[in-house]
Amino acid sequence: MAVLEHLTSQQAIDLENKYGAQNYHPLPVVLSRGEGVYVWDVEGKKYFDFLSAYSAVNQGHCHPKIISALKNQAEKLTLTSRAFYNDMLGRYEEFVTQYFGFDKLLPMNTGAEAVETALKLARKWAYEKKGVPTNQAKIVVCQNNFHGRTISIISASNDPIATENFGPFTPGIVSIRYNDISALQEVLKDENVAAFLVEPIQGEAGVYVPADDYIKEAYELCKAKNVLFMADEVQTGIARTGKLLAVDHTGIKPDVLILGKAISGGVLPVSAVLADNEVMEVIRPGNHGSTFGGNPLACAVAMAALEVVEEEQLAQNASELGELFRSEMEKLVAETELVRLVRGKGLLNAIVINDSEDSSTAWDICMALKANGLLAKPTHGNIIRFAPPLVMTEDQLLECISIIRKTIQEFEK
Ligand code: IF1
Repeated sequence: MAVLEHLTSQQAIDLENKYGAQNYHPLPVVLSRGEGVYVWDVEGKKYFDFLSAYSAVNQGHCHPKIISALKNQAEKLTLTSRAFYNDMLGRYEEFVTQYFGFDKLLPMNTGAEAVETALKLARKWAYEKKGVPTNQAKIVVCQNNFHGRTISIISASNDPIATENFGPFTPGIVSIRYNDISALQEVLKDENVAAFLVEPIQGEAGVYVPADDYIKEAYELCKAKNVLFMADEVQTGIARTGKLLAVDHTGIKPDVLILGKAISGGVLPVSAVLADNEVMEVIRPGNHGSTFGGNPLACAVAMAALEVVEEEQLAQNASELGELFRSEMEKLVAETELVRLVRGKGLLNAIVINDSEDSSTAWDICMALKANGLLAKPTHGNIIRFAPPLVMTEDQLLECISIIRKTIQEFEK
């Protein structure tokens, strides 16, 4: 079959089933075009995208400014490797460090790679700066975290589906309860702790927002014990929660900031680890790297994507629309038995469906939402995550809320 021949949805699904590793269970919709808050399937049906590629497409699909930066740079230079300098990386590093307020940036590609980088950085810092005895460094993580799919990162996971039969795992990782300050206090008694790795809001766990003071108190405990506070903002960063970073709600600056996804507007895999000199200087030539990390195409795209966030005031928009969304969902919670609660920050929200965790109700509701022109995906348990692109207008959001309300009402009958 010629690659460019038009496919029906069923043909596309059959091809993936036949030739692709079956590591996903997608909603049965086959998308072929996106623009702003909308995506279209191969039959031409239009949908509101309420997943935004897991918060990678915060700037909206195919944002003209980002695509233009992509095209311009693609015609000049795409990849040099880091064996040579290129004329984009330094500019990008200056731009991003000033944008987020750090001394230095280490460029990678995927979120998982950036998390891996942060783990290596923390260990090396612990041995060379903190004085932890060789091979004794520990990293503290939280239960129900999601940080990616590599062996070391799943060594920090307590999700059986993500870990079963992938052992042996990387040692030196200690898991504590999320949103539990005394658990952190207890584990920090161990002087070999190098770092605390945490999501300011747990995404995969079902958009779990911790207590208001949790992140700040955790940061202060880490400071008192000379432990690096490492914020995984791969999903929560880049305006998603109504501020540029989710930690900006708390007033702290992490020692290590991990970014991915929307740093490129979802156009290319671009991730980054940011830190100040005292930490980043432990990384010397040969210690770490990546063929594609810091490539000029990624640099051009990510600068444009971050400019869009500022120019279009996406944090402000996410904050305002988020308030509206949750207040309308609160009404729905009051109106229907089917929705137990809504939670989230900015435009990272979830509703919890009033049914057992292993029921298919959330999936069935997502199928009905799809039929009504809105795409969302269930997450762990009976939870539906709602995370539209941040370029949404108020009118569009109200239209979406009426689709959600209508779908839930139909579903109850
Ligand atoms: C998949 C969830 C979202 C992340 C945080 C690192 C990474 C992620 C906080 C790794 C990735 C993704 C990957 C995606 C599902 C997804 C996800 F449901 F698992 F939790 F976004 F909500 N840190 N999150 O959320 O980044 O290597 O993927 O670039 O399909 O696995 P990556």
